[in-house]
Amino acid sequence: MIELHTAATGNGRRPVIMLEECGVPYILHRIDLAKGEQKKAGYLALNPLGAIPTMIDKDGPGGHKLVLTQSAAMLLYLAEKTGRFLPRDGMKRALAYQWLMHVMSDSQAFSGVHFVLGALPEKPEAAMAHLLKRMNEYFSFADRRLGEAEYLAGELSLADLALYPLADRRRDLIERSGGLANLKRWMSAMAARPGVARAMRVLS
Ligand SMILES: N[C@@H](CCC(=O)N[C@@H](CS)C(=O)NCC(=O)O)C(=O)O
Repeated sequence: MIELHTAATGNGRRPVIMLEECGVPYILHRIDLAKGEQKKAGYLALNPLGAIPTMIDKDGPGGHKLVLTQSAAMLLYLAEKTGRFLPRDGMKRALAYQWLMHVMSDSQAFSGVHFVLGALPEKPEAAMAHLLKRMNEYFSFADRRLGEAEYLAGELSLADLALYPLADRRRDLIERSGGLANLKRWMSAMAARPGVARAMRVLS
């Protein structure tokens, strides 16, 4: 059985969406970030960075226990384990990797830094505005792609499952843009998926 320690953030929802979409049973442990539960000794033994999510698969490769601490690694691991959401077609699979990396190392990274700066007592307004501008550019980039194809890799893949929780978290920014019609269409389609909807409810 898989156990997941997580919270209702973009990174935290990512593996819940994947587990629900793959139909893999799991036990959810909620971590209260505001109370600092991610920095308690017991949790640090699992995830030395003191961050969520952390996934434990007692039935990992070779029957060994596996502990994973990066949300995108969890998506790749579960895609391999279940055979879901990794396109069989080599071209689409390469695009799925490209979009997954874009989501994580561009969009999600900028969003994360924006969040951290916003929590500082003296918010650096210019830096935060710059990060929002870059996030808008990244959402426009995804919007252009979603104008050419229904899903980022040309078929539903782990790249879409990676982007959705971030887009949901940044819904206000997307709404305020006044455009991004393709991204909004895709968000509605993603939200209507039963697995995605269950995952969003589980951590509401
Ligand atoms: N790259 C990591 C990011 C993990 C991360 O930054 N988690 C945040 C919540 S979204 C966290 O736990 N922050 C609490 C802290 O750093 O104290 C992933 O994708 O899993």
